[in-house]
Amino acid sequence: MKRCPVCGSAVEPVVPLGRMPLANGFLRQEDFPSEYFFQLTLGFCEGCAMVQLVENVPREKMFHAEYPFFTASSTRMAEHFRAWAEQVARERLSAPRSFVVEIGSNDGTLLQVFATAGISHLGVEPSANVAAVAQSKGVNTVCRFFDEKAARDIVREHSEADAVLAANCFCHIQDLHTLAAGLQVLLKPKGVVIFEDPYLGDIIERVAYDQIYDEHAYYFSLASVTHWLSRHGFEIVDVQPQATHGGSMRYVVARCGELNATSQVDVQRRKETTLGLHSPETYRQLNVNVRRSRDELIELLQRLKRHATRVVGYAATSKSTTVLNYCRISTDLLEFISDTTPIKHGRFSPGMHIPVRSHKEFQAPYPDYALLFAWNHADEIIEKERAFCQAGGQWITYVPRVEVLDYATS
Ligand code: DWN
Ligand code: ZN
Repeated sequence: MKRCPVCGSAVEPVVPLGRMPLANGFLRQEDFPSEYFFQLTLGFCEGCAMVQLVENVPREKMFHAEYPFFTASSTRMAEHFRAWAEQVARERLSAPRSFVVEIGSNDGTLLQVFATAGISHLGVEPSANVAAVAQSKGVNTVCRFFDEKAARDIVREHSEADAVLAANCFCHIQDLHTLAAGLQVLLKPKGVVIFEDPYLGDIIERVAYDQIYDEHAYYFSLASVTHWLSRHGFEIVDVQPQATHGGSMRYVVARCGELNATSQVDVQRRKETTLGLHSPETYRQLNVNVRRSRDELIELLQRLKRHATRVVGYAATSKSTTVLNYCRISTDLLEFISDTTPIKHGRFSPGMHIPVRSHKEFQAPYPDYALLFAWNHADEIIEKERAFCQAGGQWITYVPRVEVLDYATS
């Protein structure tokens, strides 16, 4: 039985997704025999409402010098980060010689805005290849995991930070206590930590079970984040829902008593009570909904196969690994997966070993159906792939429900 790292209570396994490979473990054929697997199970802690993985994968297996995800792969996400950086610079970095730190800075997409504006900044990124891309863009980046020791080193070598930012990062850090201790060390008095991650309420509401994978150790809500950070002398002073990644939450955090909280914090707390995020029953129902989603997707793909239609996957996302392995979808149902990331080309999807090919192969010739694994970027993708629909192609999605999207005439 797992004990919750936040409060020490027993963690109840609620959504078992089976034997699973690394979500970003895109591999070569010669590496099939040594592929790494673990049991992917979502757990719920009634003591502090923290939703979390029951079994964690060692972090070095996930974040390393061949990490295949680059933030800049979505132009809409790059726009989202530009707007956020400009807002932070305007509202939080007015003092001369302000210093901003981003934890999990990936390829520097967010920090580049500060770099271009001449604002003192530092990214902390453990995956050497993506950190190198950031450095090549002129973004100051240190390649290491963030913890209390890293925070002390940054303060010694640079200074305390006015703002510490993190996007889709904190939910990846298994040791939340060293993370919070590091934030205490790093932050200036009256400084803010602002972070955003996929929001638990949206994952449940949209049955987005593919957000559950090795890298996402936690599935945050305001309630669980409050439990965690209050143990370290922090409070949440604002919450701002975001549309990114199918529904995210941005949390603004300060040391207790330093800043006034907005009314949105109470509004969100009440919403979470209505959503039932504190109740084990909510997670048991989620499990029922996840199974139904799986059965409907398999049924649809099998029906399409009987009609001899060509179906390919669109975007070899981390999320696709959960869906493909949980639904046991192999090359008999999905010909290949098209993706824009060169490092994934010529490799095979983790676990089910579906070939990953370049976007060129998606177009030549177009398939009948494309299973949209990057449903979180649907607007961006459907707009740029209008020719696919004009050629008679159709999109399949499974979030928030399994369906063939009706864009054929647009
Ligand atoms: O938290 C995480 C999020 C932020 O990013 C990480 N753990 C890993 C990653 O998750 P993901 O792989 O599910 O992210 P995305 O942004 O949903 O998908 C990115 C993948 O999709 C890349 O391989 C590129 C591909 N893609 C594509 O082929 N065509 C993306 C777009 C927008 C496209 O048009
Ligand atoms: Zn707990």
